[in-house]
Amino acid sequence: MADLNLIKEMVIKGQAAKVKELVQKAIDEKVRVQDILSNGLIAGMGYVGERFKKNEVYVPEVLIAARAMKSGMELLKPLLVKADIQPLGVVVVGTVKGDLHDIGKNLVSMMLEGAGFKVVDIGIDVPPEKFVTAARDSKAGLVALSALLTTTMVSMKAVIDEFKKSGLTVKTMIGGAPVTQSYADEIGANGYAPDAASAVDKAKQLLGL
Ligand code: B1M
Repeated sequence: MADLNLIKEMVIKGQAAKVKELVQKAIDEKVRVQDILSNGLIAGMGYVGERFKKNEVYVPEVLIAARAMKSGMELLKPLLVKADIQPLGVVVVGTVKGDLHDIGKNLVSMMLEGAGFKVVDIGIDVPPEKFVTAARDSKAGLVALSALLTTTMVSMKAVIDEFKKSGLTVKTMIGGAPVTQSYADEIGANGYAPDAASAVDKAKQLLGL
């Protein structure tokens, strides 16, 4: 019989092949797609995120768990589309103009995806206009900006200003090693998250979930 708790355990342990096998078994046994997603994949990734926040696990463990979660997601995605199951929300994620660092940004994307958001990852070195276009095209409710350099933090303000000009009603949150809550307040971002797991909490808060 399909075991959602085992799927959760295997995500936590980063066993991608096993996750894939167990998710396929659950699909074959007609377990509800939402249950596989919520009680298996998302539950596993959520647990890893909480431990990451407490510094009980580190970046490599999170990346390995996220890979395992993704291997199960690949099987679920077409079924989610068919069943018209809506994601928690759409989030555009990108590293701001001038900045090529993407490890933290990728972690944020994976954690958001692991929590049930649809993520539109627009990459690195992203100019302000591209954030606006991506948010408009994907009907995003939230835009998450990453910067790792003190010299590129200023690009975050340019993005926030571009959104103000555009008239789009989209929430913004910022993060990255040199970024702080007081910087978020200064540039008018709606939120700040110090790490990828907190980015999930902040995204839910900003979207009223
Ligand atoms: Co760069 N680099 N780097 N680098 N690099 C730093 C950031 C630096 C601190 C190193 C140092 O001097 N000690 C320094 C910045 C100094 C500063 O501005 N204060 C620096 C520099 C100077 C540079 C170059 C200018 C070096 C040069 O060429 N002279 C150059 C700049 C290139 C550019 O971007 N234009 C450069 C280049 C590179 C590499 C390409 C070699 C490589 C990047 C590879 C890649 O990303 N694919 C690199 C790396 C790896 C680093 C270090 C070593 C590691 C960064 C990292 O990935 N950390 C870094 C030094 C360090 O941190 N020890 C350094 C792991 C990652 C998981 O953490 O990204 O902080 P982080 O993400 C965290 C949180 O910040 C948060 O969540 C994540 C995890 O929980 N978070 C968010 C991040 N984004 C978020 C968005 C959110 C929420 C949370 O949305 C709301």
